[in-house]
Amino acid sequence: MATSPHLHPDEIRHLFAQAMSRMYRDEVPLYGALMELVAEVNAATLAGDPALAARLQRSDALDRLDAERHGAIRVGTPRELATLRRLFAVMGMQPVGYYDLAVAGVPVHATAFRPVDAAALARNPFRVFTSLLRLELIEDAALREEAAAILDAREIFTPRALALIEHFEQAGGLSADDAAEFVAQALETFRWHSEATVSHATYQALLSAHRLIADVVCFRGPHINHLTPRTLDIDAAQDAMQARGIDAKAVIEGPPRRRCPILLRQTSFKALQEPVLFPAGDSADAGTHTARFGEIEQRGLALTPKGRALYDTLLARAREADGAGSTGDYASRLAAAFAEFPDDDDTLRREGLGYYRYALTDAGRADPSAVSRSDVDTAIAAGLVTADPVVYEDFLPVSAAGIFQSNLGGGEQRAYAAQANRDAFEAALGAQVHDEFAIYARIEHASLAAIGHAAETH
Ligand code: OOG
Ligand code: NI
Repeated sequence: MATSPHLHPDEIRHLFAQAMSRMYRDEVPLYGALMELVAEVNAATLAGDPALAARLQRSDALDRLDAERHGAIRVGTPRELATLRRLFAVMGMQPVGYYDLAVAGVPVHATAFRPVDAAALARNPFRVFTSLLRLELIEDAALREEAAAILDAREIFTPRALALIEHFEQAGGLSADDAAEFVAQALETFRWHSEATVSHATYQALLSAHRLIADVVCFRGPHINHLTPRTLDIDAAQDAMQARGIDAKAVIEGPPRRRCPILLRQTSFKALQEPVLFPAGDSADAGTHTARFGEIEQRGLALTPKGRALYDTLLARAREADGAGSTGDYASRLAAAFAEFPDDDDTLRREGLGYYRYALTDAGRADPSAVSRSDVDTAIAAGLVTADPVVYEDFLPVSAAGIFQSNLGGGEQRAYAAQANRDAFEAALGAQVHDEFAIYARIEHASLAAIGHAAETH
């Protein structure tokens, strides 16, 4: 009789991620081709690296290799963002991190809705990078007001989706039947609409304020703009995209290729030009819109604030050299800059640059008091304890800006003087975002506690 009447939020997220993947492959066939390419690269990587295959098998990750890791949407109003927070909560996804992209010339700020604990991530890691348009960054007051009025008049959620969110909040869960209906109804919010809600002229005016503004304002809802599977070898996948004539982004965002991968590396195929109809009295004008693409990612060690500061410094160094008399291409500048970033787990761990999960070996389990008597480094050296990298589950603002830019299809670069405004974002969200570092630190501390050691602080 102990069975819950409710489907677990992790299961609802799993159903939702699968439904989203099917929908996006139908909507964007090139994305289906990217999925196939990634599956081939992953199979070749596993065939050439039996140790990696065995490790993934042990951690159960092999089964889920082909499941998407993330997607992204952009919304226009505080109410839309706050309702999305409630919608994602049904699927066990919490807002983690604040990303200001205005500094990089994109008039949005963002968070990632994602599962937080290890078991939930292992069941299905799907997360959604969610940006809120900063309308205040539209300089032209009349255009700003027009955009605000258009956004205020739209409803991006179906009535049933809203009712089921409320039911979830009141009852503390959804039955399997309600969950299935919720997934179908929630999906409607993320669907592509090839008919714009505004005239071609309004679209053009918003487009010239910023292409992203047109993308957010001119449609019925926040269409999912990409999905991102995991690749085991992003360099090989990038080469394979180019070899097949897929229009890939020029550079892989994030850190360079390393022996010990850190944070997140990403690349994408560029957004497609898709036909759109714009209402014009009793008829419609034909035009196009560029928004939707496909992306791949490879993740590594979650860095501590100290490690992250070093990452930011070295990345800035590689990028600064971009123009002014620098020699060599970006890839070699990046590699040169990151030569300073230690590239073995022992040093990364001892210097407090990354988060690790500690566990007893068989020898450690046989003699736990020997473990608690010695410090962690000694216990590792004695073969009593292992330390495995904690995987980074979040995003990188500079990379995200690079992804945005390469997909705006206009090569535009502009800068906003605006300050980050986390308070305004959280007020719109109706909640505070979780601190990503605190989440990783908790994982590390819990693993230390489990082997009988007090937490070390980073
Ligand atoms: C989101 C871009 C950010 C990533 O992987 O960094 C992102 C967008 O284009 O809406 O998804
Ligand atoms: Ni992405």
